Parts: sequence; C-alpha cells; structure tokens
Amino acid sequence: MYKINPVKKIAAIHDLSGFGRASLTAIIPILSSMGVQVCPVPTAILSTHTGGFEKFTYVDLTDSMEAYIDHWEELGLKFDCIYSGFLGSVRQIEIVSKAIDLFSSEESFVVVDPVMGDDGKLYTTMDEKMVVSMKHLVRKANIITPNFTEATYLLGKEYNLKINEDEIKKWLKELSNMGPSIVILTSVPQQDSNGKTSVIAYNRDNDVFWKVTCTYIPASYPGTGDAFTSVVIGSLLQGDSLPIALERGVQFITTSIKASYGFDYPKRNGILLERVLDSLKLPVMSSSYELLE
Ligand code: PXL
Repeated sequence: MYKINPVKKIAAIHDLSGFGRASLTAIIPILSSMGVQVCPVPTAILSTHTGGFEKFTYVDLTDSMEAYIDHWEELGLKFDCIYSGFLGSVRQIEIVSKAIDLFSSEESFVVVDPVMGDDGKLYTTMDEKMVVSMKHLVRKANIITPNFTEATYLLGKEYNLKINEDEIKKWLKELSNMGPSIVILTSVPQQDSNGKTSVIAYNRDNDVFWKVTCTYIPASYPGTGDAFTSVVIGSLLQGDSLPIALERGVQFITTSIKASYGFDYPKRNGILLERVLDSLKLPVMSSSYELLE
C-alpha cells in the first residue's frame, strides 16, 4: 500500500553549544524551517562553540550515547537521513558508525560532515587518530561535505591554495572512491579571482561535477559549515536536484553573512540566523551553478 511520509525526519549527531550558532543550534532551526523533523543525538554540551572563545565548559556525552541509540533501536526508528558533524573522540566516531547501521534504510541517505579543521590546520580537539577514524567513517556515507582543509587530511595531501580545477576534480574522485557517491567540497580556493571560493561537487552515479562560485565577503563566522550542510540536506529532502541544493546552500550563507556583516558585533557570535531563516521558505529565483566539463 502507498504510504505517505508527512514529515521527513533526520537523526542529527552533533554537539549542543549553547551560544554562538553552531552545530545543533544552527541545524535544528534551519531544518525545521525547511519542514524536516530534527531528532538530535547530542554528543556533548558546551557553553559555547570553540571558535574564538577563550574558555568554554564541556560535558562529554559519549557514555550516554550508546543507551540513547539503543532506546531508539528498541522503538524501531528509521530516519530519512542520518547526519553527523563535529565529533569529540574516536569512540564517538565508532558510535556514529553503529547509529548509521541501526537507523538507515534503503530509502535513506547518510551525510558525514568530516569536521576536523580549517585554514590548513586541525582544530585543537582533533588528533591524527581521529583523522584515521574519520577516514573509516566516510566509507559509510552517501554524501560527505569536507572543506578544503579536511579534504587534504582525508587524502593525505599538502595544503596548497594554488591548486587548479583539474587537480580538484581528481581529489573529488579520490574522495568518492573512499565510499561516498556524492562529495561536496567547500572553501575551494579560486585561482582567477581574489579571495573568492567555490563549492565543487562530484556525483559518481552520473560522473558529473557541479560548481557554485561564492560572492567574496571579507568575514568568516563559525558555524557556517553546519548551516550550509543543513540547507543542502533540507533541499535534497524536499526533492531538489544536487546543483539546486548546492545553490540554495551557498545563497543562504551569502544572505546570512550579508545580513550580519553590517552590524558591529563579534564574529564568534555567529551569523544572524534568525533574521534570514524565512528566506528558506522562498523558491530559488535564480541560479548560477555550472556544470564542469
Ligand atoms: O561548526 C563546527 C563546530 C561544531 N561544534 C563545535 C565547534 C565547531 C567549530 O568550531 O567548536 C563545538
């Protein structure tokens, strides 16, 4: 019998950082605004995210995560998407791997954002052992969304901002060979234009590359990676194509930064998400994505 799925649901395995609009405090409002039910699996509770605050409190929830997902297993829950991001330890990565086995089905897709670093460096909470575990975890994903720095760690490549597009395409195929059929690479340096970056994606199923170039704004706000991936996931769950999902993700981040940049406040507080959430309800009016030959 035809069964209607009135609201799609996603298991979001991320930390809860009370202040700063990263991880769950960005993911939940974005996906809710896009009509998706977010069911969080909190990995840790922090008073703030770690980007730019001198101190923060940290409660690790690794020990409670297994019982938490075991209960969900007893309930027979399955999700349309399983989405993991910032993880605090090798054991947490292993638990995410188990959650993927328990909660995915033929109809669902798994998104691993291999949050590990930025600007050529690992975050202070990361180490080489976690990089090795993350390489294992990406094998289980259908979609991964590394930034340029994370791609260098996953592939063991040198961080070189002078990379050309042909080389990037090779990297994307190599990343896809690790398991995921879709690789979405963010913060890709652009050779031809000052400071601009782009998002380049590869879909192994049809052997196609897509590119969306980002408007350059001289500011970076923590949490925008989580916001970008959430919009892309929400868009795919709404039935959009991959290039439209990428376009919506990039447009949302650009709109958010433009809505925030004119105000004078610390970047570490994050983008003014609440001022732009309603834009997620609008249809895409114009697109600039390119198909790369
Ligand atoms: O947005 C990624 C992220 C998630 N969670 C925590 C973080 C960060 C980035 O700094 O610190 C705790």
